[in-house]
Amino acid sequence: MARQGSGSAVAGSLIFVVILALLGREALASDYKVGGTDGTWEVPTATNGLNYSQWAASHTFQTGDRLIFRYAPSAHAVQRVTAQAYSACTVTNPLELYNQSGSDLNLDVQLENEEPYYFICPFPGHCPAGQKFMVNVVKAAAVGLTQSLSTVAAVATLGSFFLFF
Ligand SMILES: *[C@@H]1O[C@H](CO)[C@@H](O)[C@H](O)[C@H]1NC(C)=O
Ligand SMILES: *[C@@H]1O[C@H](CO)[C@@H](O)[C@H](O)[C@H]1NC(C)=O
Ligand SMILES: [Cu+2]
Repeated sequence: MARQGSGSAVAGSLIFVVILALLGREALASDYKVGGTDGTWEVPTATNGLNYSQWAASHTFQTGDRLIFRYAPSAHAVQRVTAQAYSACTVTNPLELYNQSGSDLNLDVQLENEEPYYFICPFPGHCPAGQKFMVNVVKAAAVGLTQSLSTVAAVATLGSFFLFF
């Protein structure tokens, strides 16, 4: 009887740990609207006050985070390019071209790897006018794992409490 009780307590605890670990992972990834307001992706002007470089420099981006761009596909697009292409605003050979057709104005780009990502708008004149930014993506902190390890410790303590009684 006591064995059975502690068995199901352990099983329940394991499920709890798994759920916590998943929650930890969820909580870690963040969505960032480019430019810091509503994700508007357009040419910076004195009027709209956009400054993508300044915005990007004010955040730490981690693997798993997402960038959200909002723009009309007829007016703008998003390219991921090399560092050289970024500096020179070269649009001819992107690493990736994200372009959506139709009326979908939202583009989500997941930052998957621990490396710099350089983004530009390939429409003529837009990149030179400042519609560009780079993010240096760092590895997501292992909070989920730490959290579940401390939960395992707590559960073990709780488990021995039940065994004792
Ligand atoms: C992106 O697609 C739209 C049509 O959906 C087109 O008008 C635009 O020129 C494309 N931009 C690039 C850079 O390919
Ligand atoms: C953005 O701000 C930086 C200073 O933080 C400045 O050097 C740069 O010229 C600005 N870019 C635009 C497009 O206004
Ligand atoms: Cu543009």
